[in-house]
Amino acid sequence: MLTIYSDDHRLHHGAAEFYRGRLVPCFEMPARADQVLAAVRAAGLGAVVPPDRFDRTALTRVHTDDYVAFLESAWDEWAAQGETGDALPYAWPAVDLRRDTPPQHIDGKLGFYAIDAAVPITAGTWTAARSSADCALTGARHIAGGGHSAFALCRPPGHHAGARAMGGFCYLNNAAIAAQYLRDHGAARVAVLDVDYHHGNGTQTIFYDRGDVLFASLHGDPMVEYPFFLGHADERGSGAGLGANRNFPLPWGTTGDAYLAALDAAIADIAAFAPDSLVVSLGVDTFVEDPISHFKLVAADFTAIGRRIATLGAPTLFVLEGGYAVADIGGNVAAVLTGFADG
Ligand code: Q9C
Ligand code: ZN
Repeated sequence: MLTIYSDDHRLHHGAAEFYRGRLVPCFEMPARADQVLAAVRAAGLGAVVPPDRFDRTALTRVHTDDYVAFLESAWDEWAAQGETGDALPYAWPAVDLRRDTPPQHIDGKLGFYAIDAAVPITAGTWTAARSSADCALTGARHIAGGGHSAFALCRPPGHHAGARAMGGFCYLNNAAIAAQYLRDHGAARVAVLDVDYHHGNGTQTIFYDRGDVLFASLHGDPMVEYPFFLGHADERGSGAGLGANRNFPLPWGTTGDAYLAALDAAIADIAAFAPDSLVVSLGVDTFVEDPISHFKLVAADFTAIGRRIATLGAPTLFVLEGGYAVADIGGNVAAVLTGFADG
């Protein structure tokens, strides 16, 4: 399996995030990608190549132009205020406030274009996010060209980023950008399977009213888990997309058996949709030792996830999302990919 990776991820290294009422070091750190790269190499999965550079228009197929422009200039606007630390939002257009008018001041823009405070912007965030999206796009190009599978080793992750908002460590929605690329290059139907511990709110929202991209997600129940305000089972899509959105919220403490049963249901939905290609938002924060999550999957479960995905027989692009047990993230990602390759 081809892996696409860029060292540019190192340029994004936020200092701190809120956790239980305090600022703590960011869980989403460069060492995550280093561990995954080392494990992919150790597993002998195949070649590791750098991404191609894609036009900005590949991003604005799913993100709004003003949002991408915000990401491009946010650090410079922040630094122009004399700031040297990370830019973080602190005020949002929540209930009863206006969402139709982007503010001029960078402090206002940060909140306008964010769903939470887990998105530090540093001097290198835009370069890293753009290269991360390029990894996903390069993988999509490989699949569109007839490749059987690819792994986009993306960092920062993407599935919480919506058309015009960052959130949950995500800036550009790598999986959505890749799925749209596949639609634009020969695939009539694309399925996105999201196995990250958290609901992929950004991907769901981007494709919610479309029947050409199926979104299926297994995740911690939003009644008790981030992102809290999306990801319920009754969200089934709208308009032409009615029936093309499937959520499988699962309780804290979910083990491999229950998880794999839900995965079988999601895979049956995907098989019925008969996609021309599949994008997997691959988070391994479902791992029992993940520091911010509450499922109980173990290494063998990750191999089983890969095997089950392989039963679909679809050309498949894996896109890295979350996973914060840094010592284990590489082994768990490699387990999914080898399970798929051997499946
Ligand atoms: N400090 C992904 O797995 N939680 N994002 C913030 C805890 C946000 C996870 C509060 C979790 C986002 C890609
Ligand atoms: Zn996650």
